[in-house]
Amino acid sequence: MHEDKWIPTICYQCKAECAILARVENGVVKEVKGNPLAKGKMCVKGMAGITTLYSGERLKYPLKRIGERGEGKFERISWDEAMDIMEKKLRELRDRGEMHKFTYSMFPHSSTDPKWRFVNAMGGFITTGLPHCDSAKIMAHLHTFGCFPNHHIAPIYYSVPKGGIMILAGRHPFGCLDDASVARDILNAKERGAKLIVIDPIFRSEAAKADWWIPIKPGGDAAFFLGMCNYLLTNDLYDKNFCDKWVREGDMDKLMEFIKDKTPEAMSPICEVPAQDIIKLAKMCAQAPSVCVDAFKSIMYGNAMDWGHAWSIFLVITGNLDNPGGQPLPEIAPMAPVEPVPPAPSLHELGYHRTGPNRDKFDYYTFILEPTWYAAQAVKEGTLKVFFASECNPALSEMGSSVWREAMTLKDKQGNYLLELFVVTEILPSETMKWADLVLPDQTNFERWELLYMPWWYTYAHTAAICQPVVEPIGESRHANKVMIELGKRLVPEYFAFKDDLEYYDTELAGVGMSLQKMLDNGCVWSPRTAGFYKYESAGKFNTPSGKVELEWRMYKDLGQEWPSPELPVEFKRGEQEYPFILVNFRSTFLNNTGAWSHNNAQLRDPISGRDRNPLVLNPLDAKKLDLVDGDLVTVTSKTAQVRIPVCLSEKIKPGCAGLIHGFGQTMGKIASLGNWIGDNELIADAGSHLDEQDLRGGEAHVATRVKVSK
Ligand SMILES: Nc1nc2c(c(=O)[nH]1)N[C@H]1C(S)=C(S)[C@@H](COP(=O)(O)OP(=O)(O)OC[C@H]3O[C@@H](n4cnc5c(=O)[nH]c(N)nc54)[C@H](O)[C@@H]3O)O[C@H]1N2
Ligand SMILES: Nc1nc2c(c(=O)[nH]1)N[C@H]1C(S)=C(S)[C@@H](COP(=O)(O)OP(=O)(O)OC[C@H]3O[C@@H](n4cnc5c(=O)[nH]c(N)nc54)[C@H](O)[C@@H]3O)O[C@H]1N2
Ligand code: SF4
Ligand SMILES: [Mo]
Repeated sequence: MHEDKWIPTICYQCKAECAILARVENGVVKEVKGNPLAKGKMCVKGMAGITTLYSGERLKYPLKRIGERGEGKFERISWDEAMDIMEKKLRELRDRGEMHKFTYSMFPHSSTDPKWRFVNAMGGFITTGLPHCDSAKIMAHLHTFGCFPNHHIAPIYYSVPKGGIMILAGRHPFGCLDDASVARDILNAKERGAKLIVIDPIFRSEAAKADWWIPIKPGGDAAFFLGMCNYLLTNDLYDKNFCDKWVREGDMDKLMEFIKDKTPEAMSPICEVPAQDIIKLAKMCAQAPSVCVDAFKSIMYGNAMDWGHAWSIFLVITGNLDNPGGQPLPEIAPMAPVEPVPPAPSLHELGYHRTGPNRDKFDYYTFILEPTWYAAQAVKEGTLKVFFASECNPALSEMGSSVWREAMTLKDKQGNYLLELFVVTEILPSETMKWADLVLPDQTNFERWELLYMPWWYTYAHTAAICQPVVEPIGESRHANKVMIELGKRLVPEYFAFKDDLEYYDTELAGVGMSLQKMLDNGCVWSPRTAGFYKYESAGKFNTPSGKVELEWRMYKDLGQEWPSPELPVEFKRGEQEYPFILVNFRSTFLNNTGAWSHNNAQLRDPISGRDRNPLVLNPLDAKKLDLVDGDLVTVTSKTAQVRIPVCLSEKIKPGCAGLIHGFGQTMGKIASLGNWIGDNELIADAGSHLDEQDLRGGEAHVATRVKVSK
């Protein structure tokens, strides 16, 4: 049968989940493009999705480990056997009363993801890599104005007016899209007369298009923004009307007192930006009709909560909440719960929550999801026994990745693994899979059904979206959601009384007046279109305990951290003499994190059509001092590891910084293992190794270190 048509579905070459159309001919995907109903854009990684689908390396059958963990040797087994292995181990754990020693590390596609439901129903809990990028941003916004930021894209660029200011402070939206329409929206805003300011130690594609590039010292953003706040507040350039009306009583006086000594001159040596430049940007912001700020990488360091707090204060005093071109405060339209709803675990009662020496102190921790990086600690402590993982690659993505991998191989005196069962669901061979006991072949977005529901999504045309299969699945691949629903029916049937995944999604969609059929008729996308502005005006309040904006974080009074510190992250403050360079890891447009999805994609891991190496990027001034020329092989040493890699000299990086593309390091799969690369997480210390100096409030990520470079 000859068919040649465009079918709506979702791209999943990265977690942005853009709405797309796939052209299918004789049962084969031939072409993809953006769905015009949701802005109609796709990026280079998305275009390479067809290569993932038809890759010769696709995992096609369930695999069971033969040999030791880490050897990467497997044999093919049946789905029945795979299901039985998981069922048996989980029953055993339940009989031992140890269900809280079960975790599933995943990227949940909705708060009602069937995998998450399964974990809650069993009495385990989910972990995720998400805290790395989001936790501090989310908690800072929640604490201050009682609202989640959009998950990945803070501002609504298509609403930025003429003269509005767009500040990227540690953000690469032209490459790290998180919605393929963002780059176009930013450029359109510029064409309308908005200004683009890029604060980044590296001159990247955004800087090339910017009105102003400010090369900041990594970790200096809190200081930079506090310096601006000082100038605005002490020169009466802040939005007094907004603050008088909406800030909690007493907070402005306390802010004035706190900010007194955070002068641009005092902040300048911390962030290494001249005081006159801090003042210049502050003045520009005071005059602009709107200002929005986006940051991602800069908020992945040990001072993340301070930076998030300073950022929030800046938005408040410039009056940029829920206005066109400012910081949106998205509303969440709930999906219908599928009854009965399994209870969510109490993280504070479970053993896993913040292991290590300071465990009792981590009661201040406020983020709702556990970071996956605690898995290594938990295995050592005996508080993690069964580990499932989907859509994540902790063997490379977790800091101190070698420590993480080693934890998977720890044994007791009898020679049994401390971690009793490790199950990995993947599409292509991944590094994490090497340590798994069981590997389950997942379906790509072109082969599976899935309800995606991210109400804080940038493209309001697809607050909810349906990923529908457009071709027959490859091999015996099965979608992880279906697998967990079947396991749920075996182990906790009371919570899995619905027929299948489709019925589950249908029930949930009813909550927003939709159904699966209506979604399909609607081009697979739906939005309540509640991106209205000034919602706090119509509601008469913010969603905080006081109903007002809360600048002082009183919940951290005991810690003496009610106000943000301008200091650099602890990782950059120590060892400056011995390790003079700050390692700045950044992302490539062509590759998505550490993942097999791009590192084992022949189109993306290629010297011509993508990227196949990550040399260490140094400024020529630094290179001269070290007597290095372009291409020289160097030894890079951090406090915990040493690697060898060629250097690439570029004036685009601030002196004192050593740039390295994040995500390389995979040895599984023919494509990923080629090239000359190193994994950045080899150099960065395992977060569990310095629990004592971490931010107790939950600034999660520590993707930071200092290094020494020698010939
Ligand atoms: N192509 C692609 N897209 C992606 C991803 C990917 O791996 N590849 N990953 C996805 C994920 S999970 C995330 S969290 C996002 C991340 O998205 P981003 O954070 O935007 O990506 P990065 O390139 O890691 O970092 C952005 C910039 O921050 C700069 N920077 C580093 N330290 C500092 C600092 O202290 N201050 C300032 N002002 N700038 C600093 C870096 O030089 C870099 O240019 O991207 C998402 N999208
Ligand atoms: N040094 C350093 N470390 C970092 C960061 C950094 O900037 N620097 N960034 C941090 C951040 S922000 C994040 S979010 C984490 C991300 O870290 P992780 O959450 O571990 O995510 P990825 O590295 O993207 O790995 C995703 C895996 O899922 C697989 N996959 C893709 N699609 C599917 C699918 O449909 N089904 C299944 N089963 N698998 C699929 C991919 O092949 C890939 O192997 O890393 C963190 N680690
Ligand atoms: S940003 Fe690119 S890779 Fe990610 S979902 Fe959108 S089109 Fe696909
Ligand atoms: Mo992330």
